[in-house]
Amino acid sequence: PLGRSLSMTSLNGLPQCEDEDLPVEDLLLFEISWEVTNKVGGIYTVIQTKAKTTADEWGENYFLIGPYFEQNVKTQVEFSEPPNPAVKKAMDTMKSQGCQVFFGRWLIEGSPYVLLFDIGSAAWNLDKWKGEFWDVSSIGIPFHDREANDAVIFGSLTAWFLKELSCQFDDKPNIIAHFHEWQAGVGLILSRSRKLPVATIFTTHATLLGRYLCAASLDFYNNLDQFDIDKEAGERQIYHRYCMERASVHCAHVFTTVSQITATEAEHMLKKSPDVVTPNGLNIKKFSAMHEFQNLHSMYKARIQEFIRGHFYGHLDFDLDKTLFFFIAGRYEFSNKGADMFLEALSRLNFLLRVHKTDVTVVVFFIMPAKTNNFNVETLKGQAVRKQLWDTAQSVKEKFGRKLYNALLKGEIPDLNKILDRDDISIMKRAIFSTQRHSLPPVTTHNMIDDSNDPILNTIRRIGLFNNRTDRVKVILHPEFLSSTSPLLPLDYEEFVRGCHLGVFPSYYEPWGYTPAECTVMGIPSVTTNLSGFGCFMQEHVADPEAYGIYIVDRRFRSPDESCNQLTHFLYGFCQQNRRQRIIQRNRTERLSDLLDWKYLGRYYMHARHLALSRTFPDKFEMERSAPPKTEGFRYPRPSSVPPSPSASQHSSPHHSEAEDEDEDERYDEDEEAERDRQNIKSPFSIGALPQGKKKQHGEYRN
Ligand code: G6P
Ligand code: 1S3
Repeated sequence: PLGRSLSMTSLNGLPQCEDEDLPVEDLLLFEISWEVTNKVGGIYTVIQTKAKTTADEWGENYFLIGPYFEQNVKTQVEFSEPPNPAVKKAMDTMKSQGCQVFFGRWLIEGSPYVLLFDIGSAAWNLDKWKGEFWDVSSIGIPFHDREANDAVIFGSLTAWFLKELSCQFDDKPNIIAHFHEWQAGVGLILSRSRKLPVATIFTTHATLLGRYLCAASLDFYNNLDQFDIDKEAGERQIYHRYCMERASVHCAHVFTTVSQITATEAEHMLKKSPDVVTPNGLNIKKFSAMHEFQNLHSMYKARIQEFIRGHFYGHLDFDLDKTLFFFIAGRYEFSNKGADMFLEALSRLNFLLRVHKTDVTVVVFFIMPAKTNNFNVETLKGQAVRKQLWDTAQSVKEKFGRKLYNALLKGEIPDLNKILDRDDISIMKRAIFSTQRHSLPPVTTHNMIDDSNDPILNTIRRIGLFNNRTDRVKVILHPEFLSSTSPLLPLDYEEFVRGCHLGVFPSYYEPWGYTPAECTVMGIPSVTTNLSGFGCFMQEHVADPEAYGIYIVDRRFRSPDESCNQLTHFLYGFCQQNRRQRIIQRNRTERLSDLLDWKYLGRYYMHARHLALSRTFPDKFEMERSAPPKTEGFRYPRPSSVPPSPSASQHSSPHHSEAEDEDEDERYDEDEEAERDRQNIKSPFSIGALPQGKKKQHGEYRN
């Protein structure tokens, strides 16, 4: 028979794809999302980081479909003619009927082809298309919901394109269309109702209702089965959006979510369990020098320290060498992202560090964009004062150097008490006077538009973390995404993360959560929760996450107060580590990168595609009666020489000194440990050997 066998078996508890027979040359794969070339949130990261692995596998037969926005395209897309004649013909037909469709390569790693629809150029069809959508789905879209109207136009264009494309083929190639989120879902619903010969997949990255209900501070997870979901959606005026999402889920041949926790959420909010869980990966780049990421930490930490020197001028009575940098970053959803719990834990940490008279200071950054009127004067002044002190030191040093040089030329050792004259002393005194300030170092770097209602600032006011001299925890809210051209903190996000010591993301609602995953691949420890997809994934696959610098707060089975205490305990334990322990922990964290690599996690997407093909074209593609990729049973083992957790692994000798923290020595130990672990693991995680090219040889995923 023509049938092809696409089988998935498991090895060491991890999935193995035997897709060497998958004829990608006889298939076309389209991934459709509102965030293709258009950064709105986390889905952009999924699509953009996955592009390389998917393009490696699918080559010329992989296309992304998104909306056309001139400002995005200008810097990201190189236009070209579509090399595939069928794609070109479908585009030409649409263009001949007045729609603007663009084609080119997206200039990211993997350079995938993109097809972009200009929503505005087709907007005159809106009423007609809304009518057609109503006829097939009975979902009415209110005229004032711009996003939903755009979704109808985008979806109608996608379905139109897929129709023009598919009607050119009799037998092959077969088409797979993978839609992400409700904004792309209309295309799926229409494709199905028009019975297009297309295998469809729908991935939800968060449910609309889940996000709304959590943000309303309801006890979401304990009442999942109690909500009257239609009523809740109606009351929040998102009923039509929710219907679009739910219809997409039920129309798809294969439905996927990004984590197990979102799978459970979907079961209740969308009344369907996903066929496959497709965890989010990253495109991991390994440095050729093993410890390069440690050097980068040092380099960028120095840049953050420079900023701190300015921000805390006049109050620099803490030792920067014993100062730790923590941060939280992301969309400004105060309670969903756990900023509320983090602040409460910081207040408790401040108390603990003070009563134990620790010499460690913690500076915490909140990087969450809010509405502002630019930087505030006090913050800019801080950097100006720092610069002035630097310039003063440089000019005095130069004068000093010249005098010293002249004296040496004469064969004299100058009188060091006289080498600086009265003018030099005056200049230095003036510089010191300029560091006097009558206010505390500010808790925010910008003028907030809604200062009095800002939840972070209001909590800081309530708990009194005002950057007093006595505070061991200092707080800085930077309500704007970071940029390397900033006059304050000239670092981009990645550089900033590398320079910090700990990312803290105690989210309540987090279907996946890229922020701690990004920390992990950069070798920076982080805090996450068992309500985030990432946290649960790590809990499942790493035997002792804490030893690897992944602290998972239990927000599921404990009261908020208990969770907050646990978070405080993690933070305090982290502060008790010495430099040596931090270096070792960072090395371990970085070792988990393989687990988050698309080269490994991409196989869940492969599985979803195989499943969709076998359900849509059962006479051509059969799926062996096998469960979706299973990973249960495999756990990344504890590091061979670990103490149970870093907080329990304090100095082994009572006479410990910082001098023992010679970096090279620790690296040597750590390298040995890494090597031992590598040999112990013998798992498919050693994916360095995974194929990069299009075709895989049989058994290549085996050890
Ligand atoms: C990296 C660098 C070391 C530096 C250390 C500081 O490991 O390679 O040279 O001493 O970072 O670590 P810390 O945790 O104190 O920032
Ligand atoms: C969503 O973006 P968010 O930050 O609004 O999708 C992301 C990608 O799947 C996911 O990481 C995140 O948890 C979701 O919330």
